[in-house]
Amino acid sequence: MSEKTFFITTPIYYVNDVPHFGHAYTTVAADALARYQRLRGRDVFFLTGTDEHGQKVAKAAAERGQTPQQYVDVISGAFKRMWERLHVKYDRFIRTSEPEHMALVQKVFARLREQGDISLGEYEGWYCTPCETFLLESELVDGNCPDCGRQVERLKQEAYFLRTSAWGERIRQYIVDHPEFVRPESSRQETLGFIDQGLRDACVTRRALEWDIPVPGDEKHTIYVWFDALLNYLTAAGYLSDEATFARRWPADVQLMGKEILPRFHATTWPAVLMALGLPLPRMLFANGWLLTEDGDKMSKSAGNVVDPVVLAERIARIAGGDADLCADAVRYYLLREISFGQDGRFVSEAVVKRYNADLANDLGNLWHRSAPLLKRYCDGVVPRAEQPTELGAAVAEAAGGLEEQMANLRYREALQDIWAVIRRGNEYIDRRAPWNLAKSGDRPALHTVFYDLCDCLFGLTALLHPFMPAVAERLRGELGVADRAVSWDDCRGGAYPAGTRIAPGKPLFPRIDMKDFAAAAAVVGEPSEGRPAARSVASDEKGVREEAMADTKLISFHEFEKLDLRVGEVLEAEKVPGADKLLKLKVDIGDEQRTMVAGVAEQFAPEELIGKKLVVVANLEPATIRGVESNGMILAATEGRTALALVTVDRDCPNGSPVH
Ligand code: ME8
Repeated sequence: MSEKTFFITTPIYYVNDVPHFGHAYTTVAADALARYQRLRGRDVFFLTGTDEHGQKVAKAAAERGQTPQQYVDVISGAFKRMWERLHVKYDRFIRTSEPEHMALVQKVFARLREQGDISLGEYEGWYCTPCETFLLESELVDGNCPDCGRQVERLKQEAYFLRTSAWGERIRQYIVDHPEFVRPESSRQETLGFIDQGLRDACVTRRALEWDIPVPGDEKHTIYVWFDALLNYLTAAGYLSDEATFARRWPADVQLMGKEILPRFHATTWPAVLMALGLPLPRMLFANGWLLTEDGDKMSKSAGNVVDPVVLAERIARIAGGDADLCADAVRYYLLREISFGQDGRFVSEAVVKRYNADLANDLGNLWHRSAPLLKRYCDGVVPRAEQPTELGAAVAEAAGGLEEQMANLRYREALQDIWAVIRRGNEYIDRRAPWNLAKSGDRPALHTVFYDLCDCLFGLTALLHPFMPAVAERLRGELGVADRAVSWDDCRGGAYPAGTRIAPGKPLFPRIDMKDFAAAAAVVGEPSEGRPAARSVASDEKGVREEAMADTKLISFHEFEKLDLRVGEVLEAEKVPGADKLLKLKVDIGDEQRTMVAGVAEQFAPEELIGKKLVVVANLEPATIRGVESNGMILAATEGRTALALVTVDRDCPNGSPVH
């Protein structure tokens, strides 16, 4: 029989809103594991996707005046785009609205009903729509949902039940006997506590919700979204459709999810379904902790406090003058390095920049940007053969050995700490061996050895870094002159780098960021990201971008449009903002007053070009202080990529302050 596939899953995300850092956290972690396993030669199947049924999705679509199908198509696209931008390389993106999945759900439902594991009864209790959870009276807190704190709905209806209670003791015993099954320990204990309260049979249907999957042969009922969702893992594994594939893929090796959906759903309902079907349980369920905001609240779409990782990466790239792909990797790095996987951690944008400066610009960037010019100067950029014993290669090989244990336990943070110990050692090696002194003293064998060792170390590091920062690894390989060699685990064994290669160093990988610029940029400058409207303001922040992502899904009313105070403004004065290459400070006459506005167009327009121009401006934008200048309003421009192409003007003269409708 062929090798068992290494099967990794993330939760499938609800499409009631656009993706955010919380989703990225679990998905990037899964991607790093998938990439690591691929690098180790495993046949990997990495599954992610979207959970598209349920009452809250139908509600979100209705609120936008769309059919559920139109709506889920757009939002699932937003998830795919985010994964692409964050270099998440999944093997399958499943959508629960796919006919293949819906057919499987109905088949499983029918089979379990036939076996007597699902039967008709009456549900009387509560339902939390935002969480899509059935709740007992005793579970409510002050009459509200214990998880999200919101109002719950009373339900009393005929419904089908899964005999979860019958499997409770076996599930409990399985968890006790297999300590690696539910991780981390806190989630394992929570699950045991949950089971010990007594598992009740799980309600698995609702009263004929229009957008949900119909119960086969009983049109009065539709299948509960969680029963439907959990089965995505089986659909993608090929259950009941492709026996050979299923035999290779199942059981899943690692199932990742946030800690809120582990005890009740993944560690009880899910094993009950699998046991009833006679299927083995997944090897490991691992719950990541929560990303919290600075105030300690969970970052969530429903709380409306979410940050978009792609926007943050773009902002970092723009301020640093760096590469957006490498900065997307910087965000990946932050997620996996900052917080111990399995524990909660606070997300702070400034902390991302601190890590960027300290670990990426300083440690990693320096190792390469110090080595390359020396190699150019003393060896014409061609990496010599080592003529004496080396030491860094061995350090890389040792870190590679340690990674195995760390990755088997999803200790991303510790894995990265070990890799960074090698990087720091590389920098310390340059200081200690001082190649400039070796060159001066004419000790060529020692000099050659140092250069080979450094490049071999960096080459090995590209393999170690690949799971976490694939674009960075690829860029470094290009600059090390080995772009044509596919990354391989063998690269980090020490001594694998081909001597005689000519290096091709480029621009700094991670130009340093001034924290002041970062803070100021929250409110500034034209940095359109993919898919945004072409003519847009030259000011933007995360909220703006999220609204734009949502704009795909809804039209605005005339009333909403009317909230904008657009006017004709004449530029009276224009000057550069000292120390900011991209900013101009404008004095604009908007009829009844003169306003100062800061615009990110200095690279495209000289100050004198703007003076006397009549532009369309947004006059009722809240003030923002940018580089110490208070900006009151915003000029509009058509943009491409990050560049303002043309300013929005009026086609004939009209009085300053004329409203624009
Ligand atoms: O629960 N911190 O979907 P969902 C860490 N459709 N992780 C977070 C997070 C945060 N602040 N916010 C979200 C569902 N996540 C169901 C799953 S699976 C068969 C069905 C991540 O859109 C984390 O993985 O509410 C969490 O479990 C998941 O997103 C919830 O996504």
